[in-house]
This record gives sequence, C-alpha cells and structure tokens, in this order.
Amino acid sequence: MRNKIAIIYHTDLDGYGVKVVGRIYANLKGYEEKDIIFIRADYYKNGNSYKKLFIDDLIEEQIKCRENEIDEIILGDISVKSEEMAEYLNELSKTKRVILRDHHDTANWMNKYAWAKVREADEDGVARSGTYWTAKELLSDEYIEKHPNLKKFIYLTDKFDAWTWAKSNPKLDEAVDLALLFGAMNEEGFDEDIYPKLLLENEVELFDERMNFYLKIKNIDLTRQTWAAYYSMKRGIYTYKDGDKEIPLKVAVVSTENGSIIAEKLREIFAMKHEEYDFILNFGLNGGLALRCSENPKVPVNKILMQMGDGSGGGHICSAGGKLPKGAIERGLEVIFNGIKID
Ligand SMILES: [Mn+2]
Repeated sequence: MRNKIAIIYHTDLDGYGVKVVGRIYANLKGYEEKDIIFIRADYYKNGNSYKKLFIDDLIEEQIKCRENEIDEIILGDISVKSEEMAEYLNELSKTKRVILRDHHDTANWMNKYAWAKVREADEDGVARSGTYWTAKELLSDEYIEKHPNLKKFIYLTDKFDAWTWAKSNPKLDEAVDLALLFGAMNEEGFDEDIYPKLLLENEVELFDERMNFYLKIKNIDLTRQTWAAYYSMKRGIYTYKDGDKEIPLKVAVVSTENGSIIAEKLREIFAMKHEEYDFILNFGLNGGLALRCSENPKVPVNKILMQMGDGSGGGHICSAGGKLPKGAIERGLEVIFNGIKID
C-alpha cells in the first residue's frame, strides 16, 4: 500500500520546477494528490515576519512528526544546512527512498551521501539547474519526449536558472519571460494556469494572451529599471577578509526589484561599457541580497555572501543569493555599508 511522499523545494522558478517534476513522478507512481506533502522552503513564515525558516526547521516540523507515514522524500534545488539534519536523512534513507538533487556549490559537502548528488555542471561542462537534475532522476527521457510542453518548461527553467540566457541570446528571452511570470503569478498561479498544460501530450502555447500582455509591459519596465539602477548605483570597495588577509574588491551597489534578473542585465551593461567590477551587489527590497560577478572572480560571490549575509542562502561561484544579517533592514544595511567604502 502506498503511503505519503514529501517533495521539498526552493521558492524560485527552478524550485518550482522541482515541485512539478516531483508531482508528476508521484502521480505516475500511484500516489494520490492528497498524499503528496509539498514543502516549500520559504525563508519567511507568515509574510514578512522575518522568522528564518531554514529547510532544516521545515523538515523538523513537517517530516519528523510523521516520518512513519512517509515512503519517499525528494529534495531538489535545495540542501539541508546542518550535518545533523543530513545525518537524520541518511538514517531515513536506510528504510525509505530519499533523494537530493542540487546544483549549488555551497552544498557540495552533501556528496558524501549516496542519496545526494550536487553538481553544478554536466559532463560537457554545461551549467545545469536543480530542475534538470531532478527530472533526470525521476522522469524517463521517453516520458519527457511524449510531453512537449513539459519538455519545453524544463528546458527554459534550466536555461534561466543556469544563466545561459544572459549571454545575450535572444532565443532565450522566453526563459526570462517564464521567470518574470513566475515572479508575478507565484506558485499558486502556475499550479492553476501552467501546470495543467505540462501534462498534455499535444503542444500548446504556455503563455496565454494576458500573460503576453503582462510580459510586454514588464520587459519595457525591466529595461527602464535596469538603466535607472545603472545610473544610480554606488561604486565602492568592499574588504573581504580571508583569515588574516584583507582583499579589497571593487563593488557596484544597486537596489532593485527583480534583483537577480537586473543584476544579470547589469553584468551585460558592464561588459558592453568595458567597466571592471569584482562583483555587483543588489539589495532586494525585501532584505534579500543578490550577488553577481564575471567568470574567474578574485573571490567567488558565494564566499562573499557568507561573510556579508545572515548565513542563509547560498549559491554559485558567479551568482549567489541570501539575506541581510539579522535585524531590521536598516540595521542590516548599516552592517554591510560599514564594510564598504563608497567612492
Ligand atoms: Mn536553482
């Protein structure tokens, strides 16, 4: 008899892709919808209460109390934070199917467990997303081929999350559009309007007329926001401490909505204008931080984030995201600006 399955995923588009893939897998394996436990690893509980809910707390709250009812645990695009929680999952993996598929450099330590695979790139060196790795594990190529809309969704999500679109590839504008729509419609909207299309065997347009209208306006606004951010940015020096060594880094500081997309677009503008910065720091309007740098950085931005943020979040060598140090946004900004000398 089938019990329950838990799917644990990140809050962004790639995390949502893990939910989609996990949900399809669960249905194919005969789990009923009511027996799928969806656990969204949201940092904020109850809107903006700022109570940190690390994924470890979520597992503590939602898995431990009913572990006997659960047959399978899928984690994708996200990893646990503590060794203790990893050991707990390792114990569960002896009697249940536990799998973790992530691509964040900061989670590489989890590779010591047989059930966890954390890889940033495939054998050909192509950067890959959490959705891509989870789909590879849970769905057959044959199934994906038979579902053209799902195939396209996985492709676009993968391209977006691995930043392949940022290399000024107009063919991948649709990947950015998908992320913009996700930002506007959220998980609930995608469950209602996008998910049913992914289950069809005939090809249909993923975006309807009203979505296309929104995207047209949103893209114009994004361009305007990007240039506004560029002209109002602060340029300064951030001192990164590596043990006793101090490494001065040239930083461009901006604050925008759509933090990660604009940070990415700014990277292009810098390249276009031949400006050299060691990294771009984008303060989100909700206390989030998005850090970006070009390839082969002096210091990987995921390391800078660990020094600068509250210890949550994580990411990759050239792109990382997290949150300001504990306390009010103003206090957090102060802590960071104390570490930055503005030109
Ligand atoms: Mn991801």
